[in-house]
Amino acid sequence: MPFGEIVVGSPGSGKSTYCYGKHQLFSALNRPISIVNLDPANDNIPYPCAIDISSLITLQDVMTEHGLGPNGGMLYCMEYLEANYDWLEDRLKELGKDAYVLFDLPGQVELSTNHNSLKAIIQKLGKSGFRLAAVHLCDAHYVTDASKYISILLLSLRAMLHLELPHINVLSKVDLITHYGDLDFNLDFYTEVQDLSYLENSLSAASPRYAALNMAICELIEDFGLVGFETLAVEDKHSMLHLTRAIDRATGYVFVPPSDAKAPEGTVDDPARPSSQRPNTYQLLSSAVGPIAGTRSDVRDVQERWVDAREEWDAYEKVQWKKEGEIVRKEAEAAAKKSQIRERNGVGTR
Ligand SMILES: Nc1nc2c(ncn2[C@@H]2O[C@H](COP(=O)(O)OP(=O)(O)OP(=O)(O)O)[C@@H](O)[C@H]2O)c(=O)[nH]1
Ligand SMILES: [Mg+2]
Repeated sequence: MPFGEIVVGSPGSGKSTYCYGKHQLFSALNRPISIVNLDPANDNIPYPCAIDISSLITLQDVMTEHGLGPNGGMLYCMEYLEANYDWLEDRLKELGKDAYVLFDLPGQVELSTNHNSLKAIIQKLGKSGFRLAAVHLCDAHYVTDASKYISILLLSLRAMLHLELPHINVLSKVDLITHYGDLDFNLDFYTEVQDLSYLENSLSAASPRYAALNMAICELIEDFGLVGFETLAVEDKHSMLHLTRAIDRATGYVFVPPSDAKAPEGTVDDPARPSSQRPNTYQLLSSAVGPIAGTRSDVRDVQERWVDAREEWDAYEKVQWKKEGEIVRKEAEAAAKKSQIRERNGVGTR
């Protein structure tokens, strides 16, 4: 049974870049990963694409043939994919039973908030055996303005209620957050969504007429108690690793033992079954319910890295990268020298 992520979010929120970053991370970690491009308008796909919706349908063809605009054309493409789900299923089967699949979606928010095709496709994927989580990216610059922050809270809540999947909301491009102005509160205020009444002053100052409406919306969001955010700076490996751990908990991947792991003595296991159906005899509960460990797993560390001490951290990381580069260069030199000596002595040439 394969695992996967449905990557959604507004236009330009960083979905395709995230997919590419995750491909690089997982390749380095030796974890399987395949990316499915479901955005028929994605001309410059940055990542290696396992399945591309453009081989089924293209936005340009739809617009020309049916006289639709880009938005209507996109919805048509999704409806067409839903109607031709077999096409997708056949190709997904070729990826194998232990695949980990990212689905890169278009930026039209109605796909994840009220249009039915994506939801229907997700349900079909579930029936085909996929264990999925929705990863909803929101540009972090929205938190620098109270009313924009409320709008992404509402958008995230709506997507959670509509898609009905384990759901991770993400403030993407957090490395750019200081470029758009100062934050009124610490970053954890925005990620934890605990008490929105603190926004009253800035909301009322911006639009006094709508103060009561704004606070009613805040109450509604709080009453659901569902929305929270992780953060992401795609080029920061700690950030990517932390988000990966959070998603692995949401999909249930943390329960899956590596395919070559032997069960400890005295535990029941069947190595013949797909890895996702085998019990994790090592860390069944501890890994899933324990706090997520690791560098920058705490949002206060994220705040220090990207807001409070950004320049100091940039300088520190530059030095570390230089050191890492030196080590890699020396290792490569040593390996080249070794192979030269072996060649000179005729070792391994017979
Ligand atoms: N600084 C920074 N830039 C980012 C990050 N993630 C994405 N970007 C930039 O944001 C821009 C948009 O990224 P895309 O990945 O194309 O966004 P998208 O959500 O796929 O966009 P659509 O497919 O058009 O909806 C690109 O210029 C990326 O380089 C990030 O974590 N940090
Ligand atoms: Mg994209």
